Amino acid sequence: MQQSILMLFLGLLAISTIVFTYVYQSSQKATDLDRGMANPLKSRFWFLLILFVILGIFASVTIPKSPYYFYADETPSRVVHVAAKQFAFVLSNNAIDPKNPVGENAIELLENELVEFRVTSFDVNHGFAIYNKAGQLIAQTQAMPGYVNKLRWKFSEPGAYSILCLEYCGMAHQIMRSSFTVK
Ligand SMILES: [Cu+2]
Repeated sequence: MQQSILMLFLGLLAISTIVFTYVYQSSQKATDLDRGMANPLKSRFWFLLILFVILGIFASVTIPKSPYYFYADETPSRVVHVAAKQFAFVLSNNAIDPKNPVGENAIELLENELVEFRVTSFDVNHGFAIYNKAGQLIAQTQAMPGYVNKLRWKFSEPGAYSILCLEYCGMAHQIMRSSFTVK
């Protein structure tokens, strides 16, 4: 998956370079009247070429590091269903019924097991953000109505983790939180 996206990107980069080179070559066929444009066109060519190369390097380094690829090849040993609703999170080991969203009170995960959070929303967009005891953001995804976003993570430290809404979702957004434990 990472490889194919990288290849796709490099392909697009190659195509845009070819198109650009073609346009640049065509722009050389200027008449005497246009000759004054030659130098600015040349500067622009180098400026854009350097820009493309820099953007290309940045994208090919950062895109494969996107969290969407984390643990993509492993099968999660644990699935936690998450439903966000103004202004609370419902967490459950089983699929959550939108008509009767009831979760479990205490979700316990194991240290270093691969957990897949399946995150959705029953009203507006919310953020599903996991913080450790020190208040550091560990992982996050959006909770969107009509979509299930999968977030895979391995918790290397046992302890209590907090879930906070990371997207302003209404008047009581700031009280929207939950928690779980890693043993
Ligand atoms: Cu919110």
